[in-house]
Amino acid sequence: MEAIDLRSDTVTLPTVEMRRAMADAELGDDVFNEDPTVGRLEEMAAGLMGQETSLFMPSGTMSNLVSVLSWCQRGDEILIGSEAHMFWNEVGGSSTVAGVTVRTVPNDINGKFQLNEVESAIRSRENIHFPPTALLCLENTHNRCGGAVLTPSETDQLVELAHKKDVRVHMDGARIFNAAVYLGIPARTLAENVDSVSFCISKGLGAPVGSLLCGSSAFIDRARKWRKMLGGGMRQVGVVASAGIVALGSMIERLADDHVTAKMLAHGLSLIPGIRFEQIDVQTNIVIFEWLGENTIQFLSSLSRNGVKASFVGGTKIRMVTHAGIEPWHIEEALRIIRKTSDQVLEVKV
Ligand code: TLP
Repeated sequence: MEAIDLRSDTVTLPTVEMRRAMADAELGDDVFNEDPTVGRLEEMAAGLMGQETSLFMPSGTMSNLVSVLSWCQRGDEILIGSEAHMFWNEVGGSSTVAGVTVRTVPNDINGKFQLNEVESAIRSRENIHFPPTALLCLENTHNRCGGAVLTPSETDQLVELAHKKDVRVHMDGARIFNAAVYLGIPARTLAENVDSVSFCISKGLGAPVGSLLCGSSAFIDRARKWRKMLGGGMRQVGVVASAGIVALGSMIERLADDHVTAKMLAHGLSLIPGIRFEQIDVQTNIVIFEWLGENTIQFLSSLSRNGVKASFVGGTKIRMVTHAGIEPWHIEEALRIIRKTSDQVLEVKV
């Protein structure tokens, strides 16, 4: 049997409908703004986020970096959650490429900030010694905090605070549709008040490539120029945007199935010796837990040899992500394999 791949929802493959749309897509040169399929996807994305317009990007990482470049001057400071993807997993692009200083604000276990901690981290433009705070970055759902959801009122409070201090807000909404489906509200409600938002079509939505960066026309004009500088100007890219149109039209509601399988997985894992959960509630499709045995990396290799693939978060933490390729029976089988592997490893130790 093929391994059960729980490393990420990025492993999803395009559906038959996506492949057909890709074959039939109407194309043009998108650097000249002449690809009609990209135009349709960008319009759809902006509408879903309640923003004026949007730009098709090759990846979520590039969307976040271009957002920093478009909001900040060299020497500005940005505020990022201590567990944020932008801080941990984007190769330090904000400081290296955009030339900003990155200041982390503590995230709690659910990826949330304390308002007073954000407020006291914001530095005034008037003080000659300080790098001015230009941007606050939010993440919804929160990857390293087990797919936790930020609600509209939590977001709006942060936006209000930031705007009062003349700071813009970018939301890394790579999995914003998971948050919207969990809360049972349109994604727009989570994104319309931030200054820019990016989301990925290549994760739970199943398209092969891409991210949409959304905001005002003035912001997107600047972003288009930065995208070109980074080498992200793409030509007949409607060939992949077409799959994104199918993803937005048909793959959002089914994310609820991934939340059901994630809950099932978390419940089963909590009954396995050697496994501990810090987080009480799994809200969306990401399950993070601790392995209490000796060597987390070795445990992951044993799991992989036995037929379950998962990712290393760091220290004792392991991540499993559910997606369109995972049905309830895969979870039952995965749990059987994980229990067997845990028993083997713990037994060897005794
Ligand atoms: N996350 C990937 C890995 O990089 C860890 C994953 O498997 O989850 N923001 C968030 C919140 C993300 O989770 C990711 C991808 C990105 C941005 C970057 O997207 P891509 O991979 O398109 O550059």
